[in-house]
Amino acid sequence: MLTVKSIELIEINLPLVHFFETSFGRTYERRIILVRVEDSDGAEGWGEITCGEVPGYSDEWTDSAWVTTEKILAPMVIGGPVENASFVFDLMTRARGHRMSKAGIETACWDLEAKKLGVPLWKHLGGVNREIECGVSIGIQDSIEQLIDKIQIELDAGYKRIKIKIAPHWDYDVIKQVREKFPDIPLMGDANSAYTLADIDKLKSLDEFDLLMLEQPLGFDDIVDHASLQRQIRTPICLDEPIKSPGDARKAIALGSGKIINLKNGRVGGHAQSKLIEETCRVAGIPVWCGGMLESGIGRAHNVAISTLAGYTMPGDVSASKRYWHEDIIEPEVIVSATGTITAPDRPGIGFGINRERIEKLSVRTATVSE
Ligand code: OSB
Ligand code: MG
Repeated sequence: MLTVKSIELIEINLPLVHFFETSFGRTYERRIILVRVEDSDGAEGWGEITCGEVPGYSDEWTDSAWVTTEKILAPMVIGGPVENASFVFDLMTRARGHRMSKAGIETACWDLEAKKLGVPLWKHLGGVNREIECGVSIGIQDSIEQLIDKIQIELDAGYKRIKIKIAPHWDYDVIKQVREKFPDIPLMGDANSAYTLADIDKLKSLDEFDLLMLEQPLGFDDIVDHASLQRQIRTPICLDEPIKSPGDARKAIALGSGKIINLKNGRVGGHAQSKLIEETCRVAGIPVWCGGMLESGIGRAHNVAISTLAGYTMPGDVSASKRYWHEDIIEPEVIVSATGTITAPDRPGIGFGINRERIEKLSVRTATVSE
């Protein structure tokens, strides 16, 4: 049985080593909400709410997540009780949406439970591949030369797949030059919904670059136009934004909206939902890989753990702490091997220590909800 007694929220402000630009804007500093849950035995677990600073990627953002988690979701979970962490999401079903906020609480409960059982979270989740393959996501840069330099650095570091952000002002010519420089690397583009079917000629033209996949070219909530696009291009479409639930995954697969899914814990509401989607996709022969939301070490550790499941068959956007932060909030930091892999830790729970001192230094507000 799992009975959550209190939920603590801590907002930390963490400047990125390098700004991150997507088709919906630039981020210089993350405003991250950490979630610490404590149960009736005084055991603790940690999670992270992965939403952005503005409602650009999704409708959740830091301030909306803060009030929703404090006023609505935490009270639904406190007192429980539930049989185990896989039922925590269900305690919050009376609140629609807000899946990243729910995932902050839910993933913290999984960490707590795994710690109490004395098992690594990745095993507790049903993981099978302790060593996971890593790719990187590189934002829109000020110049193509900068982008090419960045790609070279990541290839030298060993990363197995390069994703570049694209947008109508930063697509065909950019990919063409990248391909000329790196003819054979596993390369993909992520448009974060920057196009419509009216851009069909442009999207078709990208087929010549043999991209591994094209992530989320069309509407953030669309799976119908994507199906139409997939019938007209050779490059596999990877869905990100519109897949928020196991039902969404099932429908997108049925429609043929894409051939691959970028599975993000936050976007779908936590580990239990990721597990359901992973299973749906595995059975349907649809590869999934773990996406990223510029997480701190805590969200990153959860991403490492879930990436060990059998259906995560492609390199994810799960990369080393040092690509994002001068100093992370976990110890040790997440490191990537020279061959582009991360080995999931064998300590209980997320398997990384929490640097409370650093969190305190970065903290700008806290709130505690208890019975
Ligand atoms: O679309 O995958 C995305 C970051 C923020 C919001 C959306 C996305 C991303 C990334 C970065 O691509 C992945 C990462 O390195 O964490
Ligand atoms: Mg994406």
